[in-house]
Amino acid sequence: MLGGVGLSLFASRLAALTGADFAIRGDGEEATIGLYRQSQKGGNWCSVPGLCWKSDKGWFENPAAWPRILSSPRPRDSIDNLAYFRRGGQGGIESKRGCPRRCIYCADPQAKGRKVRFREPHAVAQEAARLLAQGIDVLHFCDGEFNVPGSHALSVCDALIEAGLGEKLRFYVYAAVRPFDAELARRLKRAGCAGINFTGDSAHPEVLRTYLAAHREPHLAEAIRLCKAEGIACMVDLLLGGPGETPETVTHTLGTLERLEPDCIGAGLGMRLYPGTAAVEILKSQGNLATLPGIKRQYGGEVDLLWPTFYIAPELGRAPAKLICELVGNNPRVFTPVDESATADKHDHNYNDNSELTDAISRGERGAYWDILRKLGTPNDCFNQSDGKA
Ligand code: B12
Ligand code: SF4
Repeated sequence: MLGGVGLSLFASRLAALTGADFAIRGDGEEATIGLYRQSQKGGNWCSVPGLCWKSDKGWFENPAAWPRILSSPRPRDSIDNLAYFRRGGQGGIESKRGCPRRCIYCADPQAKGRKVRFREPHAVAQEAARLLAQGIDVLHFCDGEFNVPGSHALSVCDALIEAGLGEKLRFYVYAAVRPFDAELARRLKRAGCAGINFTGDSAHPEVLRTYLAAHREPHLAEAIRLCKAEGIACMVDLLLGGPGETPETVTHTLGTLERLEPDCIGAGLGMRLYPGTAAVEILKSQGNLATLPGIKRQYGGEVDLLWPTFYIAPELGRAPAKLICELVGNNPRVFTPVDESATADKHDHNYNDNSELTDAISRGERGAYWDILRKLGTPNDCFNQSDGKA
């Protein structure tokens, strides 16, 4: 039986490819119980929400259910959370699921639902307290964006403050640049927020418009300013190289971020193309994906988005990562992509299999990975590669 966010986008294909018996799209809790019950009493697979199952006629995908109520109590006592915390550096917790926004590259609404489904704020605080009692005092909220919508974010902060957790634990969130105001920043700080990773994407108005982002440069500037005022560390993640990106727009974005000085900038390059996203439709309107300039893939034949398929605007030239490294220069705040000329063992800021990070965690560092890496002081790989002369 398979499940998870990535799986949800390609459920029956991945089940078929891997030889699994079942796959579950979307939420796993009720579906897993439903699958178990049906396996006990005769197999009415159609009744299990989100279940992908195989019949004589091939694979079927039941619609995912997106249960509206997410407030079931979560004792968090069924696994050794502390062992994961010691190796992973942070505990996970959710305040809601789903996102109504339509950022062109994002598959989260497909995997989590387009309607936001809330958890009761006091239930979230209670769960945080239970984790704290197990010795887990650094959390990462696993919501796609903690502040979409802002009202729920405020309520969750209030619940954490009321429970007296603000002084006892610290937490990190992913957040949209908008809505983000002084009140939210203040309450986040009081609730224990140590760091925010903003979905910044770009600072260029045309690129942000194409990406269907809800913010513009002034919102980005204000969010960073408010974080600084409250003493909350902040990272801005960029998604450079999408449709419409040019050397001028990249220069504008990196220049703006350099001026705004968030604690960290993630200069991500290239857009992974997921089925059902607007980015794919935009690119298809420009021609056949198989021959479209800018499509990056390591397989031949027709484009099949099951296999990693990326887009980097061809306007950025033959060595877009090198261009970004040159524009970033020696700014130590920036996590850069790997320069095309780098040796094979060079890694970017991918957290997976990152020994610098895991060594730091085993020494006792805790927190969001960008925050740990920035404290180690070596985010900028271009800079490191050339001993600071890049
Ligand atoms: C929080 C988060 C992180 C945090 C985790 C912090 C922590 N302490 O847990 C951090 C910052 C560490 C992180 C890092 C990375 N992440 Co991340 N992360 C997320 C995020 C936002 C939430 C994940 C989560 O825990 N959700 C809460 C749980 C309860 O929900 P869930 O995992 O979806 O599980 C439910 C169902 O999917 C299902 N289910 C899940 N598993 C299974 C298994 C079975 C058998 C079944 C039946 C059902 C089932 O049931 C669950 C309950 O309903 C997701 C996006 C998202 N909104 O989900 C991305 C996401 C999982 N991350 C992603 C990526 C790429 C990464 C990185 C590789 C980024 C990088 N380049 O470094 C690293 C990997 C780190 C590593 N070592 O592996 C991708 C994965 C894409 C994919 N699979 O195709 C996602 C989907 C974001 C995205 N859209 O790109 N991440
Ligand atoms: S990028 Fe964030 S705001 Fe945009 S659709 Fe995805 S989860 Fe929602």
